[in-house]
Amino acid sequence: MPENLNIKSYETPVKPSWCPGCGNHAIWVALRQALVKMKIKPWEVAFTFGIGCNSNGANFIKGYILHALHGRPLPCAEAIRWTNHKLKAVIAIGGDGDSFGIGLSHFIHACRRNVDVLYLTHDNQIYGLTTGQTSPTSVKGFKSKSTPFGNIEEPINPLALALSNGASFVARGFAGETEHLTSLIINGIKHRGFALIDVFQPCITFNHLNTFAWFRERVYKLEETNYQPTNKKLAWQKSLELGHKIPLGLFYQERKATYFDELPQLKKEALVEKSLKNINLNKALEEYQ
Ligand SMILES: Cc1ncc(C[n+]2csc(CCOP(=O)(O)OP(=O)(O)O)c2C)c(N)n1
Repeated sequence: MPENLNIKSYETPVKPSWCPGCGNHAIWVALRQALVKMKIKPWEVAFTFGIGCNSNGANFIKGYILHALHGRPLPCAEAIRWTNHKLKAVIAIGGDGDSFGIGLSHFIHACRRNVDVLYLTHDNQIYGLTTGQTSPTSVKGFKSKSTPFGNIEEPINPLALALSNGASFVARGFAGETEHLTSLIINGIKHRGFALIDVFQPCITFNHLNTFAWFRERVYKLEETNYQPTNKKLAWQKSLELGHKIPLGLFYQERKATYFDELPQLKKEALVEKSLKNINLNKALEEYQ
């Protein structure tokens, strides 16, 4: 570990295998930049990943890593938080398939529990790793291998879903705006409670609709308007703005009790710090017989 923490401090010997130009590269940079700025060392952060191109990032970043099953990065991150709520950051990472398809119910429960986890969703509106099928966030009419005549379903709106289920930090980033994304990640880590940052991440190989150019024509930053992220009704309206103009930034933040604030047993120490000295395991096991 070099004296000065820098983005190389989080690198592993494995080089990213993402396609050249994939949005994942920029998110990977923003994530490490945020950790450096916050002086969080690799042994002070835990990452959980699902299955997908984005989640191959498990091999490319240094920290405590769990490469989970498809759709399961969030419950694993919650378990890590429950065990050690004193870790400086617990970050779950998944694709739109992981987060809003197979793992959707975990997402809703994490929102309402307000567990102190940052969820970074790499939203490329397609299944990348399985070579280009329509995902839950693909727009209606979207043509892909699995919907050659156009998608007939409405897309899930991750931000509206998070807002309607009690998430206390709801934001959207874009892989084409790395500095902006870095600052969102910093604020997401600082936030006490569940934080969603849904990141638009063009898949240059399989999604030829939602390209970098497509997003650039539409995105604008809420911070550059007089928007205040404290009003849920306004946040809801903004979350539905997905036409010619698409907002990026922090839509909503609310300070409220986290899951751990509600558990007095964890006030004094984290579960991992509790002594096993006075626990009679045999007696405990007998109770289950
Ligand atoms: C239980 C299970 N079902 C299906 C799969 C096949 N599978 C692997 S990745 C994936 C989707 C990946 O898409 P996404 O989560 O959006 O990530 P991306 O590859 O686009 O980054 C699927 C369906 C699997 N690995 N496990």
